[in-house]
Amino acid sequence: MPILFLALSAHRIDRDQGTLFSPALLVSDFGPKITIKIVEGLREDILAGKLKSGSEIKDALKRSVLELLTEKGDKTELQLGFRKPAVIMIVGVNGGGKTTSLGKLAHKLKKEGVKVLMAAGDTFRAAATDQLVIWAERSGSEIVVAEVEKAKASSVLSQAVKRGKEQGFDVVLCDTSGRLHTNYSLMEELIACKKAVGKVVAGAPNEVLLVLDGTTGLNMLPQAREFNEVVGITGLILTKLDGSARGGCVVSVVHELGIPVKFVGVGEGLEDLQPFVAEAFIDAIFS
Ligand SMILES: Nc1nc2c(ncn2[C@@H]2O[C@H](COP(=O)(O)OP(=O)(O)O)[C@@H](O)[C@H]2O)c(=O)[nH]1
Ligand SMILES: [Mg+2]
Repeated sequence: MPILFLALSAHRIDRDQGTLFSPALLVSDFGPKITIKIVEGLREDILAGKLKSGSEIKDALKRSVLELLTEKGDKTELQLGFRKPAVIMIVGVNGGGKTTSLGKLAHKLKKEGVKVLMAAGDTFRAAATDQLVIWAERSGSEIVVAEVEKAKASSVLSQAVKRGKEQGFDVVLCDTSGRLHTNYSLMEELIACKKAVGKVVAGAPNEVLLVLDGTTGLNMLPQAREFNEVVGITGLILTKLDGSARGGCVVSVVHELGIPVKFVGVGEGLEDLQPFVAEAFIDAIFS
């Protein structure tokens, strides 16, 4: 389907030398701004006759998207530093997949021999803690939960990092609350969480991973901007790619904010978190 669209686009140029538009990229949720940028880049080659067939155009398109993704987003590995424990905060809006991704990440790290401690930092809803406790059991991880009702998230995280330090854990994975990102108090809470863990281990958190729901489309960009301004995002987890969503809009996020995608979520099971591989992601978009 996308190839057909692109062939049509190229044909339009031949005919009227007019604007080249690419519904294929728009269909994949890239959004108009990045689509224009990519297509403008290819326009000259198409007009000069260097790219003729649909498949040549498709390959060139894939190369430009790859360039956008790798230019600023090539640090796809977790950067955990040398101090123990390394602290990873998982942030994002409600329902995006924070808790699930945290559980899957714990499983993945444990398989690599990493000693993982979870921190139930979503103290807003009791059910959030219960959900993380189940993931702790599934992944065989230890977990720190709030001792009192409505405890401050920052104090739970601080407690967890202290325990992590005392008991020789390698990584503390911190869940956080995800009420609307436009909610001022959530952002305040995240700032407090970040400060709290930094007080226990200098340089923590090592990673602040923003979970983006692959089905959100263009809303990803304002979400990412806002979280990044407030807490400084170091990496992205793009979830729910097992459905029909292709998550193309994340290219705009990587390009505009210079933040790499580190993992993709492809389901609700333990094994359903994969390292981000730009080439595979692009192949899926243009398949
Ligand atoms: N299909 C699918 N569902 C996911 C994925 N990640 C999370 N979910 C589901 O999305 C819903 C919200 O996830 P949750 O981790 O509770 O989101 P949170 O509010 O950000 O912590 C749950 O039903 C998860 O099972 C994914 O990669 N694929
Ligand atoms: Mg949650």
